[in-house]
Amino acid sequence: MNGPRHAVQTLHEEISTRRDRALEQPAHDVRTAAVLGIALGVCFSLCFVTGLVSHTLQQPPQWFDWGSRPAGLYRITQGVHVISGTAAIPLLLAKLWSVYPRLFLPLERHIVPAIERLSLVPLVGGSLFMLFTGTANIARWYPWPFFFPRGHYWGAWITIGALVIHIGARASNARVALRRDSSITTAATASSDRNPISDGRIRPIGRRTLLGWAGGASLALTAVTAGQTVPFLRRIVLFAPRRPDIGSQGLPVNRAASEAGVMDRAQDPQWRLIVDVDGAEKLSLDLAALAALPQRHATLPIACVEGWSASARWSGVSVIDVLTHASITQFDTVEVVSLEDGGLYSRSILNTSQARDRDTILATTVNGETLNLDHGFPIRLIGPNRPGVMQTKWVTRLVVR
Ligand SMILES: Nc1nc2c(c(=O)[nH]1)N[C@H]1C(S)=C(S)[C@@H](COP(=O)(O)O)O[C@H]1N2
Ligand SMILES: [Mo]
Repeated sequence: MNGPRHAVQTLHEEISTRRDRALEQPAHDVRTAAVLGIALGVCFSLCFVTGLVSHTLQQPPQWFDWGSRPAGLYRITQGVHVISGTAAIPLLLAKLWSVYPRLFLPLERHIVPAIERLSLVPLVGGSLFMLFTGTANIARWYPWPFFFPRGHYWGAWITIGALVIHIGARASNARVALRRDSSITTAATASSDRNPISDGRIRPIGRRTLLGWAGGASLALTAVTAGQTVPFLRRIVLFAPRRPDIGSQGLPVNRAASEAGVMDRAQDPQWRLIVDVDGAEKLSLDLAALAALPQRHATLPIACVEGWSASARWSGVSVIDVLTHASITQFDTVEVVSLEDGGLYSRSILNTSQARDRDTILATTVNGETLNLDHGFPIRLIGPNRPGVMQTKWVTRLVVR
């Protein structure tokens, strides 16, 4: 009696047959995998580079000085980040479906293919992790125990590292498969014409069909997402929790005054803007004193890390004018501090070029109206080429260093 052994053997044969049959389908061949791989490579590269930019300018190392111009640059880099990540979702699903029969190929007993196969764990795991956490962050859903920016950042390095190994291992195969006259492709195309699977259990799916659906889904998803930052697509926005033109005073609100717990302090007549230098209070201004300083007007976008962005007309006092008023001429950084206690966005840093830009404003009005509480009353920071998270609301202190 060798029942179990026989069963294992039968199962093994069954798997091999199914695998080989699947691999005969053009939708599962190397050429399809290569086309999807290239599209994913483009999306992932754009997403990685723009993500690095966003991360670096929020945690700037010594050598990195993100300038204040062009004013709308961050809006574009972060728009590309969210759009390329979103576009990658259908492509990744199609790619996984296209290549999964290959996982059942026997492993060659060599170190290089073994490493390559092993690198699929961080590659597939990392890709799914990145697209999932990014999408969930946009929806402000955090079903995980770690701090999103940190996890998303390290996940990116792991995924890109595995992607480099993967491309290195597969590039030459892919190149051959993509050559029109290659024997692999002609065989695959021929077999698709002959329709070799008459088995009925597996319906063959052509390469064009799969690529068409994946590409179409990716474009459609891009179109309904991009409206959160591209105005003419606004009317078809579906996957954007905050449409840029919906919210009070023509702008979305990410965190309301009540959520931030600043309702009382923001309306307190005792509110002052305080300028600190070397740990000592140098200047204290109330709203009337601010209004007496030169007023600056600028049209600038709020560009949220979540991908939405919206332009508005702001007016208030330039940060540099406040510093000049306090007789401060030399400084490295200006930390802008909110009334909000704690919270990740209750303070942000201006480097020298940002602080010296006249359009870096402590705004008191938006779109011609006095800022309401949710947009940062009595004053909020708004500056060119900054992520939304660094446009601190309910400002009460400038710490000059
Ligand atoms: N103090 C404080 N400022 C803040 C925030 C916050 O939570 N607290 N959110 C930031 C984020 S993430 C964005 S996108 C912008 C949004 O500004 P809005 O609510 O006026 O549109 O404010 C920023 N300023
Ligand atoms: Mo944001």
